[in-house]
Amino acid sequence: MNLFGNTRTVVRARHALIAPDGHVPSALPGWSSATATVLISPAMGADLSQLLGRIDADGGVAVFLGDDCQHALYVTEGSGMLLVEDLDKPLAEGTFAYIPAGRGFSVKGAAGLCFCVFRMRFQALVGGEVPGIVTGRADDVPGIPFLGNQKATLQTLLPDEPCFDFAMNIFTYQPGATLPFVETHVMEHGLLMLEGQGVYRLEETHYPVTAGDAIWMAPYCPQWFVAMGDVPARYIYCKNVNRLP
Ligand code: UGY
Ligand code: MN
Repeated sequence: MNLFGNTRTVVRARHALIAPDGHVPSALPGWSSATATVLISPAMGADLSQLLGRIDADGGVAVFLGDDCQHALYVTEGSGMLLVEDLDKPLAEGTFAYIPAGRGFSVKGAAGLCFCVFRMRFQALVGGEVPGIVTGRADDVPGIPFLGNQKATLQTLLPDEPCFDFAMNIFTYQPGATLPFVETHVMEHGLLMLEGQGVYRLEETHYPVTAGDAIWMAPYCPQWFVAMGDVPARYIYCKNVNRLP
């Protein structure tokens, strides 16, 4: 219970910080014994969506109908199965998947399977290839020092190829490490703090953030981060890439 109505959550026109204390689930078609919490969506002015899925009982299922959006999924806890057409892929903590636009898929699991889904409309390259399904384990993706900083490493989970207009990356910062400058860019981000804590600057405000928080950064939202505390801070985020506005 929240005695005095306090929360770290803020929703502004060009950024949002959603802390877990405010989560309220949505009912979605085809979901059974599973809970969806939509954190970021066009309803707040975003061009992308981000939701958390949770399987509440063994055999629960979360269904995503095929539409003009591509989806990227990351498992934060538990185990289960991803079903896309004739592909069955085991899911475990730290596994990820990319499902191209136009394809429906389901996530089935044991009670306690939790996953984050980013969803964004796909913009095809005229006359170009279209992306295929991608699956993998974050542990198998090397962390590259960001702009040479060994204390801030970036894992690029999806292929860096022109047919992809979408990226999903994991940033890991040792305590005290920072984004090297205040970024201001046309790309939009959805973000989930996976571990640790720190301070996120969004536009002109510095916010304390911790594992479980979600952040939306609209295009051109000035952004900066410093990791604090005793353990590394890690976040997964998505962005639109490879297309001329
Ligand atoms: O990819 C990015 O733009 C990344 N450096 N942004 C961020 O972590 N806020
Ligand atoms: Mn950025």
